[in-house]
Amino acid sequence: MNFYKSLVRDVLDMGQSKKDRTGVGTISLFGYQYQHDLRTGFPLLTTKKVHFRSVVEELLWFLTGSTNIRPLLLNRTTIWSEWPHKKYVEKTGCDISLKDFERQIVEDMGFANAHGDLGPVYGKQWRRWSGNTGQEIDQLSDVIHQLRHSPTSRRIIMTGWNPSDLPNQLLPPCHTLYQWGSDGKFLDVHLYQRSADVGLGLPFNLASVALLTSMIALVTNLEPRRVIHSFGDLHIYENHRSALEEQILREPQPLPRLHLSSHVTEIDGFTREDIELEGYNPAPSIKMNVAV
Ligand code: UFP
Repeated sequence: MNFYKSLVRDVLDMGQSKKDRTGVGTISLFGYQYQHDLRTGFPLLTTKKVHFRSVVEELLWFLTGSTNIRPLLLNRTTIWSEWPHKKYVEKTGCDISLKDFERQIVEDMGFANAHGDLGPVYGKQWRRWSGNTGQEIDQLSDVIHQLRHSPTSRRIIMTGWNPSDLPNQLLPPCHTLYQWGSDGKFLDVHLYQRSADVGLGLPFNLASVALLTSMIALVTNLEPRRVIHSFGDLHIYENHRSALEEQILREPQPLPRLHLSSHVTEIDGFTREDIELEGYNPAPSIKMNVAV
């Protein structure tokens, strides 16, 4: 999986310094694409440890349609906590630590309902998009229906980008638009990501699109093949630069293999026990701070 190393190199070599919303500053390359063939292995970085369990928990949470961080926290997954915490601190002026905020979300359902929601983010848009006559559109089920009944369609798309909901989302969708393509035997996916944090977000995103596509392939009886991943603003935060320079000196290891329980027939039928990774032997993790 040398594409990650090349991608990091390309951003460092061809990117430009850019001020950004978070104030941290980035080296940014606008417009980029890599491809990965899933038949060569599951694209989880081996040059540092990526927490696969969080990738699984996040995706299962998206699939439930939830947009509140409480179910994630109940499954010990903290990757989405920074955003509602920041909003809470800004809104109330209360100087609560992230850990205490998370504890209160878990212990107090009323608090979670009031302060744990991210707004209409992925789960809402993927499973319960609000149609203009009030009906809810389950984009993911529609994708699966199309793959089962007209796999060669050129309209098999799921988008998280809903302009009318943007003002209410704590973070507008980064992995914005998915298109699946099939010839009736193989399943390919093309993901458009508007904004990607190479050090922290991207290792999750590339595993997540591979996992989702593999799950969809299983329930549609297709063989997962290519991931094509295109980017708008692909960036390295200035405070991740030295960690990434160190990371790309590491030798990539053989890719792990993904095993999905073959008895699952519906996308909503997956549990965490149905998703297993074999042969993941990464180099140690590397600390990088998230820019909120
Ligand atoms: N980011 C990702 N992947 C994600 C996600 C966030 O890379 O799945 F949710 C990063 C990209 C960017 C920041 O650095 O989070 C979002 O900021 P902005 O909305 O200004 O692009």
